[in-house]
Amino acid sequence: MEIQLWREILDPYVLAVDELTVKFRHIIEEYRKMGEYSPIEQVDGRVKTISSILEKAQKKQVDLDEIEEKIEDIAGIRIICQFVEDINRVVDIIKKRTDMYIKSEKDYIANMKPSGYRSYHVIIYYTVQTLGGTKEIQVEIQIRTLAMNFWATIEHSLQYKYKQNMPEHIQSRLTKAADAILCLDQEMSEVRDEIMDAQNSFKIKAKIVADILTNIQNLYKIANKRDVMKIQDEFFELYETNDLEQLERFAKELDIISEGYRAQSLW
Ligand code: 0O2
Repeated sequence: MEIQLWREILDPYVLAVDELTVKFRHIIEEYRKMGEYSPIEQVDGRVKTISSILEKAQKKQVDLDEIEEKIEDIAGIRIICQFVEDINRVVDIIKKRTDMYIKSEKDYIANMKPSGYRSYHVIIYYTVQTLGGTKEIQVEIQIRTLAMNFWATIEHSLQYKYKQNMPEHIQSRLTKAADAILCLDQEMSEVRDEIMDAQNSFKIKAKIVADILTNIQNLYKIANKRDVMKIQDEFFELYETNDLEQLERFAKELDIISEGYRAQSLW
């Protein structure tokens, strides 16, 4: 096939990778703006090289005119997460979208490959608009943790170096490394719960403190200044202790006090 024809075929794939990269990166931004944890840590994309497409077509015995249908990963997006639990959240995000729909899924996390490879693959159909009209193409989305990605990147370059003849001792080291990566991901999942708890109690505390400060500020307008300063000192003391329960109790008491003053000021 002429190089110009390849360009025409691959152009929509380049567009799809560009668009999808922007869309998934925007999701990270949306989470950050809401002050929430993003299940997506990082997004990359690539279009397979012509030689890699031809190599895969030969290996899978795919005719040239069937390449676009049978080689599902000409366009590829890689989504990296911090924790294994984030992967399902990302899959759910993809499932809810209306600008792409899922053709198939492969769960190499529940079913690790014999090589030790772990990742979640989703093949989607995605429509791009070009001057030539609309075109629906297939895109492979690989979703994996930082640790899984580390292992896959190293293993991929070793596979490239040794082709089919990976020495036994390297193969066995890779298997050991895959076990270590599995443990690492499990350890990180334990930490994840703690991070989530910390983030949660931080948000609750910030809300209580904001309510207390608003109440104190309003009291200055209607109550005896010396009384309000006493309340304020009490709050500062309590704030130092970092005791969430006591802060909650204080906020409720302050609500009642404020209500009393408001009722008085109406007279
Ligand atoms: P590249 O160079 O990354 O593009 P199938 O017929 O479905 O079994 P297929 O289409 O290869 O075969 O699907 P599969 O097995 O899901 O693999 C798709 C891609 O996942 C691969 O693309 C790799 O990117 C990645 N992958 C799969 N297995 C391994 C593995 O053992 N190690 C590493 N490092 N990556 C893996 P390509 O085209 O093989 O490679």
